[in-house]
Amino acid sequence: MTEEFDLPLTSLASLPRQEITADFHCVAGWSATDLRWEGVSFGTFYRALIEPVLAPGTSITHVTCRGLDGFAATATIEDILAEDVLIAQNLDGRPLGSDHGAPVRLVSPSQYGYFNIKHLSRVEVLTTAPAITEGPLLRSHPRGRVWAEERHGLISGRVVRPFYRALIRPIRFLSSRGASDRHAPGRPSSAN
Ligand SMILES: Nc1nc2c(c(=O)[nH]1)N[C@H]1C(S)=C(S)[C@@H](COP(=O)(O)O)O[C@H]1N2
Ligand SMILES: [Mo]
Repeated sequence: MTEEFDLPLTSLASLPRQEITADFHCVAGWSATDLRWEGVSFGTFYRALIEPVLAPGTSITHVTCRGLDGFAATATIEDILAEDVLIAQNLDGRPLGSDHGAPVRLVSPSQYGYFNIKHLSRVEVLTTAPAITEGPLLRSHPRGRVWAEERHGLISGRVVRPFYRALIRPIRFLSSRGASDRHAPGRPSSAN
């Protein structure tokens, strides 16, 4: 029952712009503060370009966003239609660089980093929850809401926090990701 269609990047240009300033939290414990993102609200995009092509009566429960590198995350429809979810094109007044998700990325600051899909290339709408593919140890939380500290699919956030904390240094060492600029994982800020 899947039908695919292409949405050129330029289709975003006809939609109203939105700007948000928010902190960004990776589930593994680093945060970047006060990031100013500009782009199109995901809800606006969804209502303008996706909803109209759904068969009447289709009830969407989840949305999978996929990056050009294959990285993907599935959010509940409620979470992804939240006011603060953006298809971002600019960060702090400049077009996104390749480190941070050019040409467009999903930004959902109320959810941990793994929902914030960089190099967004595909949006899939689902009518049921997706099957769980991760084993119990690596299972990420299906909602990943920062305020509820939903870090892990099965284990409470408070319990996994020290393990993630211990990984920050090795991850920072192994990751060249933006280590030299102000949006870097290494930038000290509020631990969460
Ligand atoms: N396409 C893609 N998006 C991704 C990832 C990835 O590996 N590939 N990693 C996620 C994770 S775990 C985090 S914490 C953030 C990191 O964003 P940054 O590289 O802009 O700091 O991107 C998220 N989006
Ligand atoms: Mo992350």
